[in-house]
Amino acid sequence: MIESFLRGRVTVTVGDITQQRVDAIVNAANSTLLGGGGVDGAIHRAGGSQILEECREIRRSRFPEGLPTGEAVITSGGNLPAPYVIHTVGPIRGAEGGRDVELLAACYWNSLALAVQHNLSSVAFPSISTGAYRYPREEAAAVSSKAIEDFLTADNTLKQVRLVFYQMGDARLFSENHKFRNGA
Ligand code: AR6
Repeated sequence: MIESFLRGRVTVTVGDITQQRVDAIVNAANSTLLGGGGVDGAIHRAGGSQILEECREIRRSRFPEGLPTGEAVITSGGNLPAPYVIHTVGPIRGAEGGRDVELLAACYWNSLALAVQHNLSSVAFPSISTGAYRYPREEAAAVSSKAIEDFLTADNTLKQVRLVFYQMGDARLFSENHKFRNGA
């Protein structure tokens, strides 16, 4: 763990999202929910076919046209250490008609709300939209930290939100650009 915020309820680490031992890991998915590259590919590879089967069922029964950007759904974690995966669709930078900030914040907020609805107490996030979807890391740090702080201020059931960066340099950029009000 590199640093923590909000009296330890938020921690920052460097690692692989698929290896996190938490109640749910969040997937930076696309609206098809049928897999892709980056985090999405890694989660489906490590978690196995159970996750894809549940995603297909969610598409069929609830989102035949795809999961809208900013929303979140939950499946089991298949073979992953985490029992659940929360799939959310981040904004594609510059392609959302000026709603990038609002939609990235919604990803974090809606993922956390879904975790609470399922009585989960720990959630690990990758840095949504900062890979293939090209959201600048500095701006994503500000938006994600604000959304997480707003959510945790209103909720007292979630015990741990872990922010998992793939590389040390990415974690450092987060540290320099977050908006958490209180450290430790
Ligand atoms: N663990 C933690 N972080 C990771 C890992 C990992 N195993 N792999 C990559 N990252 P991306 P997006 C970081 O592209 O931008 C997919 O094809 C990476 O450095 O996974 O939301 C989907 O199907 C980056 O900072 O997600 C969609 O089509 C961050 O995770 C599209 O990409 C997110 O990168 C979604 O794009």
